[in-house]
Amino acid sequence: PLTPNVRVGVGVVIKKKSGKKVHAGIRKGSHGTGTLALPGGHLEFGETWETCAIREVEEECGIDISSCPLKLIHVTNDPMISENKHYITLFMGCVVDDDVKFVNAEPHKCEGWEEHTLEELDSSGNLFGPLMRLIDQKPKSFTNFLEGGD
Ligand code: 8DG
Ligand code: MG
Ligand code: MG
Repeated sequence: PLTPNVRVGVGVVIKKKSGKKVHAGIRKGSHGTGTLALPGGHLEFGETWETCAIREVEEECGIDISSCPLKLIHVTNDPMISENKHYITLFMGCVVDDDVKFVNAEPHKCEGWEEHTLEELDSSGNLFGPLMRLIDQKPKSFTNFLEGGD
């Protein structure tokens, strides 16, 4: 369209119970190719934020997080003007059991899921826009979530 709409993206911050690392993967085949991003995607019409997070994580990581409490961690404004896109991203946090195994369920869209410390993300220099803003802004709600607090 001549005037594209601002859309809503959901990024899911998934960490294991006993750890502080975030699961992320290198994007492929779409905008942001080669950058490190969280599992996530578009909020569909009529969908709740939680349902979107559960659906995207199932599609992309092969994991059912429907029994894990999800909480809103942060919101960023993400214009991607050179790609003619603009998103508002909702970051939903989710804690999974230590033995959960991630699958690269959409290998045409992602190089594979790996765990990253906050320090690694901070020094990556290669983050997908929304994740870059989350890491730059580093809200307390995010660092507390990683530390296992509220
Ligand atoms: P979908 O069409 O199945 O809903 O999405 P997808 O196939 O998973 O596409 P995607 O490119 O992973 O996600 C769609 C858009 O969501 C992406 O173009 C930008 C937006 N988005 C954000 N923030 C985030 C994020 O943190 N991670 C991911 N993966 N996408 C995000 O705005
Ligand atoms: Mg998806
Ligand atoms: Mg996606």
